[in-house]
Amino acid sequence: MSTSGHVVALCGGVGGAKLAFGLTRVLEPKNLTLVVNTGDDFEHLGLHISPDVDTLAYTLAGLADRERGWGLAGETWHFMGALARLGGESWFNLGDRDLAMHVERTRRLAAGRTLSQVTAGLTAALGIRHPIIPMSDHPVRTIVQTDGGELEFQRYFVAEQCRPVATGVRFEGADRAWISPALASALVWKKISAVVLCPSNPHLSVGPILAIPGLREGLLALDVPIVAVSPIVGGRALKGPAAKLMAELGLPPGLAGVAKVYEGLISGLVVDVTDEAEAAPLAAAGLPVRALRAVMITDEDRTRLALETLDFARELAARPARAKP
Ligand code: FO1
Repeated sequence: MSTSGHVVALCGGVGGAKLAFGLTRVLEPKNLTLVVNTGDDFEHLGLHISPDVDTLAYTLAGLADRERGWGLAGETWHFMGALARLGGESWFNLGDRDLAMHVERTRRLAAGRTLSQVTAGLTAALGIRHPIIPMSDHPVRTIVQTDGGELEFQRYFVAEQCRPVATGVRFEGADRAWISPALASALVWKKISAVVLCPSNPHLSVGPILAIPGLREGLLALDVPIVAVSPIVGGRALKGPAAKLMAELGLPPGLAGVAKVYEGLISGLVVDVTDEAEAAPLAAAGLPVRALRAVMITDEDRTRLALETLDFARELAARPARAKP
């Protein structure tokens, strides 16, 4: 184990799940709280779909399709074929085995359990020992504002393939949401030594988590290193629309945009080794930067990056005064 104390990691999407997997390899379940974005959740075909929760769960359980990043390996799609034949909504792909997750989650929620409780039960059934904490038990829905009007996240991401030009992002329900009880309890009772922002989309995956009232302030009040791992390598998002969205929202391209989104929050930024030169102005401006091999192909890549990120956080904690970006 590379760090003492408890680590809180915020994540969403495929890139975030990869680093989260690495963190579970180097931290005991009692020393890690994985907080996952639920802004992508939606009701579809009468089912409650929690894509980022499931991506994380399947990744940690070793069940994820490594090519797609989401859904289950070895999946079949008979249900989708049959649905399309009937003229049903077939723009969002629910695999035959994956369906069980959505049906069972929906049943348990309808029976009155919270999303946290349901997630704990379902992930335990998959053999996952590390706690996966939905950011909130209250519904928060990411809405992408585009030049053609507002789109619910999955309509923007899957149906429209992120093609519309984004003019803004808002998180419906966030102002009325509370952080989930397990996260609140971790923030109060655990001896937290570091916060890691996984290489997830800063606006669409980490943004909704930070929009829950009190969370950002709660993290800052811990007064421990908050380290972000950049999802942008070589000016492009490793996966998904992060770079396109940042450009459309008027942010500087590349790492400068990531640093801008997290301004006032992070105390260190992990960048890919190939981006060390691009990160030099950020370092010169006072943001501690660590260049690491941030592209995660194998499980070993994930574990190594997790270890080195925690080492960076530990070094930041040991510095006399934390530099502010
Ligand atoms: N992503 C797609 O690009 N197309 C899909 O049809 C799709 C279906 C899907 C079903 C279940 C699930 O858990 C995830 C799914 N995803 C799909 C991924 C999902 O849209 C994204 O991973 C996230 O919401 C972005 O982080």
